[in-house]
Amino acid sequence: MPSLLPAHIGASNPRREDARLLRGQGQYTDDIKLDRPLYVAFARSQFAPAILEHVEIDDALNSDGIFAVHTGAELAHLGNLSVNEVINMPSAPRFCALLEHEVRAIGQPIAAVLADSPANASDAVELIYADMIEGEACNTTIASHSWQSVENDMPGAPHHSVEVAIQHPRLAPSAIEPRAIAVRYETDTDSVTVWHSTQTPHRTRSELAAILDIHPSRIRVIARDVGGAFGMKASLYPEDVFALWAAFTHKRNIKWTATRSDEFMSATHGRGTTSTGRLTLSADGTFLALTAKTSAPLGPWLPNSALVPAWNAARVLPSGYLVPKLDIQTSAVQDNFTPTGIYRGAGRPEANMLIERLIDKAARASGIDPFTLRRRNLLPPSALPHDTVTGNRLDSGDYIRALDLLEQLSGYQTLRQEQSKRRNQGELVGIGIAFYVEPSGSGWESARITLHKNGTASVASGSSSQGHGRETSYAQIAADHLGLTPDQIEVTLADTDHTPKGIGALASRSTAIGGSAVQQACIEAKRQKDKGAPYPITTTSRYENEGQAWGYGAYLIQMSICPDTGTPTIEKAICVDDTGVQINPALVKDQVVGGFAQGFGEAMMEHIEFDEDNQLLTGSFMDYAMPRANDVPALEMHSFETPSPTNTLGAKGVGEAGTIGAPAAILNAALDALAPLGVTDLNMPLTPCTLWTAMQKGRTT
Ligand code: SMO
Repeated sequence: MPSLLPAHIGASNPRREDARLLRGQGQYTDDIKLDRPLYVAFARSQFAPAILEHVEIDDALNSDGIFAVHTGAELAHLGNLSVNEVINMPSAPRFCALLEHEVRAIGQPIAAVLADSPANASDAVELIYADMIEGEACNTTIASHSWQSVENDMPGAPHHSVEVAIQHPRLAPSAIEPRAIAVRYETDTDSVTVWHSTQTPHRTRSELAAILDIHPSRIRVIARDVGGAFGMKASLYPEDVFALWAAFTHKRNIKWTATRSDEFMSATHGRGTTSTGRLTLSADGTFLALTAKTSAPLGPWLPNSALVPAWNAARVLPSGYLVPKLDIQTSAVQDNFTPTGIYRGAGRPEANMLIERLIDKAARASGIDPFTLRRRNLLPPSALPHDTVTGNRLDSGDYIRALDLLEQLSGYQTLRQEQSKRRNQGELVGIGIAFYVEPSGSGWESARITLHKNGTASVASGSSSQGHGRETSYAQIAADHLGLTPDQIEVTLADTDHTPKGIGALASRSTAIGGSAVQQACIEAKRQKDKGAPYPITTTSRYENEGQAWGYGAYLIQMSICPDTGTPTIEKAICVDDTGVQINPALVKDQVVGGFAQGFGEAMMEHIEFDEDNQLLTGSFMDYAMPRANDVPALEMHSFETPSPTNTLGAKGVGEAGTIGAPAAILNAALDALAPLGVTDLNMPLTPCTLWTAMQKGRTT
């Protein structure tokens, strides 16, 4: 790599996006003004499982401002969405934009109203009646995979064996901006311009073209500003497909913006995974064998990444540890609830929770300190890169150093002494730690660089941004490689007409892969300039990484629990992350703290619940406990940088670090606090009720 001066990479430049976002000048999908659009509202199934016998739409058709009402049969010819088959799936459930017959979950669209205003559309929905009879419950495994290793030469005889069973709560990803789509029908070309709140604009285009069976050139997709996504906006939805179908069918502009209730009922949920595991150790604490079995729920239809959580929850095992004997199974099971998909971490938090809970139990069983036990079994730097039986190549780093730093920086020995004093005074106080690994995505991303005669440059990237600050960081990368300042560089993202093809922002892949693509295109542009090429000089790169970059780190949580009410208080939260090369340390911190907040929400508060009739009990923020800013404790963040050899920037992903690392440390802290009462297992979320109930049981057994 050429030497770079001055260095913009590594500087905490302020986010250039904020100038518009903080002044209300952002352009979210619902902000798009269209000429006399038809507004969509969906009538949704209220019972499931059920068979739809008849949908009565006459009253709706006669209500004010109604242009049309559509039902499933009219869209029955449309195909399926594509599914990323990370684990083999013999057959996929059918995708319906509007239901025709089988109702698998509440919240599925059964009819769509097009009206001259959002209010008239939703009023008409109230006048749609569906005749349904009870259907058959679904509990079908539609994909599964297993990995086994046989090791004849075990490093010791089994001495301790511990088990855990974990039920992850279902979570609502809850982006601030709900799903939204605005379609402008271009009469002269019989094509559409689509503003879509998505993390994968190029996928939106290719999937819409495929399902509607039209040429992709008739669809332009733009995702200017997106108010959060977290995996939930990485796929098309039935509502999106309907909006496009309606635009082409009626040759009209179409708008749909989800309500918060729509989001709780029909945007993909995350987690909900069940897993069990057993870890066997020798007398000196050497890991011998890990058995794990995990099952992830799938809803009525499959978004593109539906199988990813089931895959990650298993294949990310055994994390960064050396475990000679593995027996790991995963399955994805279709049920009668809201569809599930990837959600920040996407199976990684589930894998991490399993192994880190097991290790904590093993520490208690063996009397070995949790730091010591982890260090004894983590792969040393000399063992990397390391290939696991589950198909991973752990690329680089010093796992033990992350634990050493966490132990020192947290003042662990002092914390333990204080804990013991407070315990003697009757307080319930615990310390929990967790190591984690965060595989970031693999594959390709693209970039186009244009050098202008006036000395400025334009960067167009196939990847996208949903609040990450990617315009800022890509300008920093380009500045260093072009010898310019970031303000001389314009960055364009997420417009299929004006950026090269790309994948999008998911799996913590964008800096490592998309950033390396920017870097490569810049290096080539600079070379052409030095050779004297005429302006404008344009270069395009398609960069593919050499496998996943594995970020990692460790969390320590100190928690006290009120002995009378079970109310938990996180008194200390500290993490150490190996982030790989940081482009902008302030943006890295933003990612870590945001992930931590969502990990905290999962561990402590959030829980989607259905009743015995499959009705959603948590359909609004009145019932679904989303953490507020003042619920989330301060996080003390530390990091170091081992460049990843898998990409030319040396970057690793950090977007999911907090959701992967924090929940296990929080659970381990709560279990440590309640250990004197004999509590050995807890399920999330750790509400005062959960903790108080466990305390009462502990006290009486
Ligand atoms: S859960 Mo992420 O958008 O891969």
